[in-house]
Amino acid sequence: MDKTPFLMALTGVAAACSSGKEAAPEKPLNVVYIMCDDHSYQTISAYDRRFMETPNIDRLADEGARFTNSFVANSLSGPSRACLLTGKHSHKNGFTNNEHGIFDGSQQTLPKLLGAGGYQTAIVGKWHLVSDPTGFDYWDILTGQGDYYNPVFIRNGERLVREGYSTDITTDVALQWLDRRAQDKPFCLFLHYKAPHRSWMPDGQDLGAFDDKEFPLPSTFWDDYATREAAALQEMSILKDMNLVYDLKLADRENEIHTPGNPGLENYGRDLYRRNLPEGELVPGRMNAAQQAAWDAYYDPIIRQFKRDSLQGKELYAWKYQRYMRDYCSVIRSVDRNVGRVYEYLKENGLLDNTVIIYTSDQGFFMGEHGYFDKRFMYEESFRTPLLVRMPGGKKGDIDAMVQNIDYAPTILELAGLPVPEDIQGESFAPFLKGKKVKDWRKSLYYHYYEFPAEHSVRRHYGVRTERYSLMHFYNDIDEWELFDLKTDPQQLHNLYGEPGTEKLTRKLKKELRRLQQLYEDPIGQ
Ligand code: SGN
Ligand code: CA
Repeated sequence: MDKTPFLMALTGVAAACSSGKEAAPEKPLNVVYIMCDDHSYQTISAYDRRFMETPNIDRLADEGARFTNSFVANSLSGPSRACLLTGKHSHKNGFTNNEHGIFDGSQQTLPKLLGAGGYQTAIVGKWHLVSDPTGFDYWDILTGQGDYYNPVFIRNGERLVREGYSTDITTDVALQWLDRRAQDKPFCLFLHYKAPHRSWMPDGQDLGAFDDKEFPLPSTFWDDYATREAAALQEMSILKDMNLVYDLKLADRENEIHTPGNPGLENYGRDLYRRNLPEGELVPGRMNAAQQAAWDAYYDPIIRQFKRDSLQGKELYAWKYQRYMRDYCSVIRSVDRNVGRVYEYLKENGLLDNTVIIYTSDQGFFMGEHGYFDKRFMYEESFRTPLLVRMPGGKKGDIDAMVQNIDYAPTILELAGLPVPEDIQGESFAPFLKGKKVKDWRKSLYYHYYEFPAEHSVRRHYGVRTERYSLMHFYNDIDEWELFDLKTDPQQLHNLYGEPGTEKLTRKLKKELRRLQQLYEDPIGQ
């Protein structure tokens, strides 16, 4: 084997670390990149203590860096994953939306660049890019969105059903790969959990973990969307669109639960979890007898109580919110436990001092803000994504620079001591991790969301966000601009666009938006 690129990597790491305060690691830097699906920063206690404790995820923040201004480029699963792999915006990597996207695996990607630099790479868990993974030494991915229970995986092309709970299994498979990996090469492991994606199905051991908790309603829960047309047009409202049977698991055997405003959806998704497993046969997604028994023991009394109470109006909506939060947070408990398993594995195997651990999500998520679940909007809760990085000898504490998921590829390459190709659009934030100040770091971010018409009916939009302002343009079947002053209106309730006195600011922001569209060569700006 030609050792040159590998040696380059080693030299790069040594050089990179020599500037840090702690002793430079002698071994090359490995990377464990952990990405959840739809994990909101609001439900990570390192970011927000209102909802739940996540001690294992928090440990990464305690021992590393917490990014306080971390964003995505297009708040949706497939597009985010394509941004990660390419370091490019959606219009450049070609994967703009989940519905029609097929990732072009022949293009330059992070795993290919790492592989050429002497790294061994693996991806385990959610993939969601339709075409088969390319450039990884090992891939073991969930099909589509993946199932919570007894999911189907495709392992280097071979389909198999694994019995158990998705988050546990994904970790098992990842750790088994680490056990088998070549010892003479650094590694980069992409560990992509399906959790906590809709419909938020907890592991049996976590059912009921939040039953004593009364989750505070976000202050914008009853938002009337005045001044924001696109905000009103969506179909991701907990009140209107969250389904009692599919989302909140009120699937009783008599099928008597109806979701107001959603006739016809009662059976939607029912089969995801209430399917009888024929004796001795393991069927993807279906629960086995023990899983089903634990599930029923928890949900059956809730269903009975729900029928007795016949809640209406605001009481029903508040009840839906509590159920949503209980399930969602219960799913995160398993994620947190499994992050702890990964950490312990690295510790036991002497890898903590030469492995960077990155924790993030494919985008943020609404936990009832504006009355929403889901993501997609350029509004803060879904535009932002959690980002914690524990790097040996690296920065401890907050990094407030504005970073975006197109930056992950160049950052990982720089940490690996490998060159960053010119055509990558993101910027490496590795200098921040090394505790350095960076002059001329970007002062604005570009965003572009494309998936419409589609589920949840969020209109297509693009926009620019500076440290203080957020300007977005909703287009396609509407033509609406929204402008927010994040300093005076962090919850984005008051659309300033068109208000007297904002003309100069609007002109400035539109100019910046055009500059970014040209810089990133988004055809919509041409
Ligand atoms: C599914 C969900 C949606 C979700 C998308 C995209 N519906 O279609 O609620 O917005 O995934 O999510 S479901 O009925 O299938 O649960 S993403 O994170 O994969 O982009
Ligand atoms: Ca997602």
